[in-house]
Amino acid sequence: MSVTVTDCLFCRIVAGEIPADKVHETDTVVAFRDITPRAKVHSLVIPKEHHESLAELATAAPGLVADVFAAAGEVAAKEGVAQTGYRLVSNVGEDGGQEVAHVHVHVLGAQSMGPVGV
Ligand code: IU
Repeated sequence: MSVTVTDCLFCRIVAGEIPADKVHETDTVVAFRDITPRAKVHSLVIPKEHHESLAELATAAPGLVADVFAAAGEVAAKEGVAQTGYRLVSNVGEDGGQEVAHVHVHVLGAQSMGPVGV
């Protein structure tokens, strides 16, 4: 059974209540372009089921972690960065800079990302 949270922005994207520029979708995950791209390629991969963070997802539904990362690879291929490389980022909690409390993995690429910043 799928878990949704009515006031969660990303649950509303999953439900089709808010439009999103989708690049990939499976039964369990959806990927869409970030509304404020921080790289030439910048998409977000989310599980359709509501989980707050990657940390929570890893404990509650580890199979979905695999689905999210498999989808990230599909997004990279579709966006043409699988060969050149890309960065996957998932912010967790306040100090991690997480703004939306529905787990998401950023797929960033099409430019040199440099070292991981702080
Ligand atoms: P963060 O890791 O929680 O900070 O990332 C949230 C991302 O969600 C951020 O990059 C936003 O630009 C993005 N986003 C979006 O794509 N569509 C929206 O309607 C909203 C945020 I609000």
